[in-house]
Amino acid sequence: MQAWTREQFKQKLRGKGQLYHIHHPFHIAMHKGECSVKQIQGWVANRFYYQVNIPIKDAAIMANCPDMETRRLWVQRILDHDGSVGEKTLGGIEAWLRLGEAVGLDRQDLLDEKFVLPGVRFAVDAYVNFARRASWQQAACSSLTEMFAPTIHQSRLDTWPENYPWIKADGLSYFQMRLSQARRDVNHGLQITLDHFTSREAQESALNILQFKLDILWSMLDAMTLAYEQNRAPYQGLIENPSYHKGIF
Ligand code: AHQ
Repeated sequence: MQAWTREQFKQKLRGKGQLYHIHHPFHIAMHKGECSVKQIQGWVANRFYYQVNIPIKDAAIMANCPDMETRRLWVQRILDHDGSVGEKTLGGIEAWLRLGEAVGLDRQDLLDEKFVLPGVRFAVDAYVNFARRASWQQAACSSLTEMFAPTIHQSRLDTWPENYPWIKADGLSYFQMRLSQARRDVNHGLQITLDHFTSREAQESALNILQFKLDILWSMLDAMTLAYEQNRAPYQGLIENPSYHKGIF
């Protein structure tokens, strides 16, 4: 089959935006200001597990990447989240901990992964393990859900202050940081993807990888829906305070 042109391939990738988790009912309710304190806190605590695993995922990609030019750019993603010692910049993980405090959570509870639901853990661990096993180009392609991320970060900045006035404004700094970081990362990830996946079969496999990552983001919110909208976290009602497995390795 005839390969798509770069522009056609790019449009096919962007077309996956219709399945981005901005369209998940949990996010739609959040955007409309319908989330309870508990639902916001549950989301922040569970998304923290995703955030702390991003630098680990990106380090796995670095470990698989023999190309120095790529690594020189990719390493910035780790610094963005962990913060860099030099400029004493606030890393994304520290910013997310402050978001946790701003919504009334205890930093230590986030760091202890106290509220991380099994479904969220499985989805995030699937992403990290994929990055370890996949080629660095395949893993770069999977990060392209961030093509759609600036919109969702902007929507939080636009709606949370009015919808959730109880959340301290400085807690939103993470979303502000990601607006420019996501755009820069997408430019690099897209260039790698368009350059690497050139046959029609390879381009189709890239769309499948992007679907895998969309499924990860969607499944995280499905687990949170069961727990915080349906009040059906795993073992809910069977035992008083269900606690879940932690990272095994
Ligand atoms: O805060 C997010 C982030 O740091 C990243 C890294 C990137 C990746 O490497 O997969 N994806 C991503 C995302 C972040 N925030 C999500 C959100 O909804 O706040 C979106 C998510 C993504 O689009 O993949």
